[in-house]
Amino acid sequence: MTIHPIITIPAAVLRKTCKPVERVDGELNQLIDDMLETMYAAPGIGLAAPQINIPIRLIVMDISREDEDKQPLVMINPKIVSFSEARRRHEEGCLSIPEYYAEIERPAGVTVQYIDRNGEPQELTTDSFLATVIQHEVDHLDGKLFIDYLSRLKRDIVIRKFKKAKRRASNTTL
Ligand code: K2U
Ligand code: ZN
Repeated sequence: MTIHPIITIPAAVLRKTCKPVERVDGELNQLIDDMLETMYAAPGIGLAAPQINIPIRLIVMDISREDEDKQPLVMINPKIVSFSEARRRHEEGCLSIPEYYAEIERPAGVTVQYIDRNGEPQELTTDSFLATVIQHEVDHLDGKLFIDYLSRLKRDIVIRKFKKAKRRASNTTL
């Protein structure tokens, strides 16, 4: 299995609308295993394919605690078909925006339809923290980042900080 580098802002791939997965085959399942390994190594509780520079509609998640057995969840071509009226605020982070966290308000519950890694259609309804993670990951497939829910001023400050850090890193001579 392969641990892929995680793309950080302001990379263009994070702003693309990802293409649907056409075929669930051995190659896709290898990518799924690589994404899960990459997510666990980060460490993270979710990862979307564009975050490893592959703009297809594929996300992996695992919100199990360290002292629990792993519970990986793989969603191919996920579509959120309903949102609860109730909303909830939660602290979010993103592996593509390292070391930045903010409280974001989202619908507390979702119903999502997707294809599983065996190619079977599935439907999942949840109003736990998983609903927040699913929305965060599905946003990635549409080029949306959690900082887009902040005020324009806050979002621009975060993006400017990362652009400056990338310029400094590219000017550093080894
Ligand atoms: O998309 C990502 O970068 C994965 C996020 C998942 C996440 C979604 C919603 C709320 C929190 C995290 C990463 O796992 S960021 C690392 C992390 C892990 C646990 C809690 C907060 C941040
Ligand atoms: Zn993210």
